[in-house]
Amino acid sequence: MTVKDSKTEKVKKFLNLVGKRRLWIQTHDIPDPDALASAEAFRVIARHFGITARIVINGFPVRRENNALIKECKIHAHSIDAIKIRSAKRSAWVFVDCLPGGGNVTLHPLAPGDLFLAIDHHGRPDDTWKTNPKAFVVADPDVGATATMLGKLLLNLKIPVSPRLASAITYAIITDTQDFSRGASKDDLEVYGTLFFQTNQKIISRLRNTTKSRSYFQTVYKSLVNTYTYRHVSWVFIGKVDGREFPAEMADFILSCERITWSLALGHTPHRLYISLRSSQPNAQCGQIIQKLVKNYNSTAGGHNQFAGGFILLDVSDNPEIISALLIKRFLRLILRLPKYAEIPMGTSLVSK
Ligand SMILES: [Mn+2]
Repeated sequence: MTVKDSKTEKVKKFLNLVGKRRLWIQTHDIPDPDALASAEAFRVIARHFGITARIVINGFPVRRENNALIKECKIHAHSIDAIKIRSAKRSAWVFVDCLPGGGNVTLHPLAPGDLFLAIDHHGRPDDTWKTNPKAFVVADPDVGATATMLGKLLLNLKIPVSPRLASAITYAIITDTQDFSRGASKDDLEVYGTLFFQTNQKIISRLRNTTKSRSYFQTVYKSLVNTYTYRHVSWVFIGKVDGREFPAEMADFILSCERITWSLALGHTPHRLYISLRSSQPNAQCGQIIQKLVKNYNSTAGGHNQFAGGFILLDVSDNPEIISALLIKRFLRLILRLPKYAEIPMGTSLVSK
């Protein structure tokens, strides 16, 4: 395994500065397996340095697989609303699978304070952090999962990895990279391969075979009957959803349809319209396309080449269906390279009712 020592050294240096401060590990809002496994891995790293850290999150997952990971791997996560911090000077923060200031993470009013570490594989770190001696950023856009970065740290630091943690990390790598098909690197494969022998396969099989609620099937049905395709492009306005997880899952699912290479899924909660974009084309630039889709809206969006996500903040007067129709038009115009006054194709239903 290639030992990228500068990253390990940075983490050590950060942990040495923590001293008597309380250490909080925060994931992006509504964490996915990658965020959860990374948070737990960092907790174990901190403990190795004699520091008791707490994992805090904003919004628990709705997806059963993700809740199963919390339960099966015994990850103790606290809600960010429930923690009490009086002085920023007595806290230090670690952000995993996100960057403080990124639109996908809701910070505590006193965070990130004057000492923090961020470990992430997406987003672009703030330039001002470079000159801040107490802002530690370990960013690696080339790896498929943040859990891979944490796995490397554990291995470099020779910290024993429990079967539970090994299961969480390997599961995170396969879900975040979709079985090494999406944005995976040599590092992902190496960490997966090394930790695989320490995993508990019973835990993994329970994670991969969770039961689902009735309402889940109802939403899948609603999504499928509202999916339209035109040539290699598909899109769906799902309507009301529980959170951002479902549109993302649907965008992935519909992308698996033969001949479809672009998939857009939209769904809303009372305050947000969630957008998930996927492409199987290697240079799809989904991250840039989604920015163009949400342009002029009060929004946050970003992503990689083959997948991107974001949301638009909805006002009481906003109609998510109308906004979605507009975003779909923008999307089709871009992907199909339609001239300005060309008619937008209606598309055909993916399934018949
Ligand atoms: Mn991730």
